[in-house]
Amino acid sequence: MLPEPQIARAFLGSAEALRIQPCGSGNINDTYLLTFQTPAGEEQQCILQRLNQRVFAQPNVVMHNIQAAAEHLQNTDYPLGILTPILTPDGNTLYQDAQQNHWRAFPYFAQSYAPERLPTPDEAYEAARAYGLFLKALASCPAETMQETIPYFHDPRHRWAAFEAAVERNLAGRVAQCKAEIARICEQQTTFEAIARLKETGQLPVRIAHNDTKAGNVLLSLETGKAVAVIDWDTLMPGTVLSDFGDMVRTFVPDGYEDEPGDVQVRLPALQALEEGFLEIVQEVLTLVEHQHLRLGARWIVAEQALRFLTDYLNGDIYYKIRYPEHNLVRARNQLSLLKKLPL
Ligand code: GN1
Ligand code: MG
Repeated sequence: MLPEPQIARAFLGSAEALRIQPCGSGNINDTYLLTFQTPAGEEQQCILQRLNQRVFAQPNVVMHNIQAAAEHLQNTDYPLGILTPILTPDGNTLYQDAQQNHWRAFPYFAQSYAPERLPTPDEAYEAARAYGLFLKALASCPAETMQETIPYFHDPRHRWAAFEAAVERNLAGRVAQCKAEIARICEQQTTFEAIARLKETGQLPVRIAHNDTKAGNVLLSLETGKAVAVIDWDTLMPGTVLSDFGDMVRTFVPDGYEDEPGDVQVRLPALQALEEGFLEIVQEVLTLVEHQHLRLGARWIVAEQALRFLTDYLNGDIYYKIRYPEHNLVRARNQLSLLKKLPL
């Protein structure tokens, strides 16, 4: 269902809304492209998005982090587009509709695309450089500037406990059907343990991380192929570079989307290009420990994503948007297949 026109008007001041169309392929929020006419008669576009409050319980924290990052990046030599929130006429980053939904608006980057499926090595290189530039520019932003938008988001012990609880409770009565997948996730407990220990012993620096560095969250120019912007800053919060590297591997390297059934193959040229592009930029800011554990980070994040999809399936599909009943199970199997093939 398209948003009511008054939601668009909340961000437009004296400009006039012309069209609202669905946009993007996120699993959490609802995203629209808003075309409007300025008082001077010029046609322009921006993104209008409804924040999923089941996932982001504190919309103000999300917007605080985004604004802090935008301000920080504006004061550095960060060369890519910045997601500075568009304010309502009374200066707010959020508009609340009659149903208490929270809406926000962002600049739209025209003439660009997200290399979501089968990024070529050139695209993988560019996208990884973009995430590298983002991480590097935010390395000078104190982690305390930001709060957690989703508590325990990439906390290995918390994720593991949630998975065990889902198996134990068997809320959707699906445990018997998922015995094989549950067993395969249990084989990964050592990976989760290793990450937890690295964090708990203070060996991993806490950095402002993007935390959702999938191939669909970076925009490349349709004309030049060069990076235009890193988008989807909702999970921007203190974290580790290991998960940002991991989410790139998870989404740049397979030979299809994360919800395609069947065996996954890895595309080594895309993996090499992403490592090259990312390291070229972040090498100088990473510690030796971070550098040495990037590949462990990739295994962890693929395993974590398998675990998250399976946990949601066992809980009765309460987190991710699904299009058919077994969608989350298909996604979990896809991630397990990728994990098996990862040469890392
Ligand atoms: C969600 O909504 P989207 O697609 O940006 C999820 C990510 C997952 C991803 C899997 C806040 O991101 O963590 O990796 O789905 N975001 C949140 O597709 O949970
Ligand atoms: Mg996201």
